[in-house]
Amino acid sequence: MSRLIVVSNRVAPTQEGSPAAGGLAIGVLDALKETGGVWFGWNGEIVGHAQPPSIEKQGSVTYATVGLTRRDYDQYYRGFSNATLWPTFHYRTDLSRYDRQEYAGYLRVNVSFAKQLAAMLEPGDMIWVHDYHLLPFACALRNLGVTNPIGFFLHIPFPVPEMLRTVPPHEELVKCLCSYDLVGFQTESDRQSFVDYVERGGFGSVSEDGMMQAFGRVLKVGAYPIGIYPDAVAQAAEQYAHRKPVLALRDATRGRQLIMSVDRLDYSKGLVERFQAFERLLLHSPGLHGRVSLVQIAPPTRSDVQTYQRIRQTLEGEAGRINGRFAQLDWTPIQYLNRNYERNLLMSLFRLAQVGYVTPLRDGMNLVAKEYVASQDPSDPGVLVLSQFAGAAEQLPGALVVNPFDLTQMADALARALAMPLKERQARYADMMARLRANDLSTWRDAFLDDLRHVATAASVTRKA
Ligand code: GDG
Repeated sequence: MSRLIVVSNRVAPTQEGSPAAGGLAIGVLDALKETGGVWFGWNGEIVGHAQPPSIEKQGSVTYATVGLTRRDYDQYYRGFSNATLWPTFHYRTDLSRYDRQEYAGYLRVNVSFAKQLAAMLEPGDMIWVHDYHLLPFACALRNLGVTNPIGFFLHIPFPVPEMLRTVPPHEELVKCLCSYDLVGFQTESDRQSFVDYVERGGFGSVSEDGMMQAFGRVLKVGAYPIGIYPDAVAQAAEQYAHRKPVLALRDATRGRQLIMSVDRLDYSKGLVERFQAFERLLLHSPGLHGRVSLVQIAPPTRSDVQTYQRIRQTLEGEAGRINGRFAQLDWTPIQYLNRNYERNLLMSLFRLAQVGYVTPLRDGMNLVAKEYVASQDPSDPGVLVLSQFAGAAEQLPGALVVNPFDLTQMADALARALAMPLKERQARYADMMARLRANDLSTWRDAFLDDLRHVATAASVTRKA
């Protein structure tokens, strides 16, 4: 079996069960352990000057990590990745800026990562690159003469062509994406946006089987919706049910219904609209006053990017205003917690909540939606209220699917969720759980890696012929 080489902006912490271990880390680590291989990327540190990767071996997995200089961090990470690509790919061109220097830095870091990785590659290695920080990574590797199979998976949405074209080097970026052998997206509609860009721009075409010819290359494009391990989540939710913070929340909300949201503090997650829809619910349903609370957990991220500082201020303002308007001496409508919790604990908190309230304005997939469902008690499950603009909505028809820009519709969905009869809740839960099991994290990983293997084998046969 060939070695697997994973490349991602951040290399996940090496301790298992670490609070920061999200879907990507768990899914990818499993695959790495099976085949043996290397995980290459940034170690999260800012360094005075560039240094060769530091290598740490744990069993069959080698972690090769590098620091970023302040300039690299500012231009590649904070700049082009998170102030240009992230907002645009989430349809927020109003928050996106373009700076040539930052783009140059983005390309420079991709080239430097590629050089460092190329020195470690062996002929049979299969390379799996993750996310928007590394769109040009295959281009950089190919320029160094690397012919190994390289796959790319985009964790965030791929925007429609009109939106993508607002990023000045759009054509160069798409051309570089076509240097991969396989490009994977979260959903069919993301995949279609990519195909539309290529076909409408006259750069190439795609056939029924997903093989694309573009910019003089042949590659496969597919949708690979990322999953979770629902039974492991269910187990964690049960096991952590007696931890202090869980008991504290249960006691504090005794006799009240609980609506729960967990998101990184990010403008794409629709937190402001969510608070306002909850306000509308309270406005329309005085009977719910004192009987329902919204708990929003939002650990801060990218707090040195200006738009993130602004969203934080806006949210604090909105939570304060709504609480000021409705609170009673013994009831705070919105509990807004700007902090991180241990992952397993979160699953137990989800289990306490009658409603999972997940309403991003745009989201590649949204794992919280899936985790909320998997955390539920099968005999008395809660209801998921889910944005139609999360990739997860294509997969979880058992949710109450809402348009996050329609506050009244969201308020109505909350009211319906809070009053939903047990039988209907159970039926919706059973349907969603079956889907989560049929399309779990290993399905995602195996489907992607099988296709990459297949495309690579087909390409080498063609080369020999
Ligand atoms: C990107 C895409 C796509 C949240 N708060 C805490 C915490 N979390 C965990 C959640 C979940 C993960 O972080 C967040 O994943 P999401 O999918 O919801 O969102 P992004 O971070 O934006 O992820 C997204 C994903 O990549 C995977 O492809 O689904 O669309 O944007 O697992 O539970 N974990 C801990 N403490 C917290 O306070 N430990």
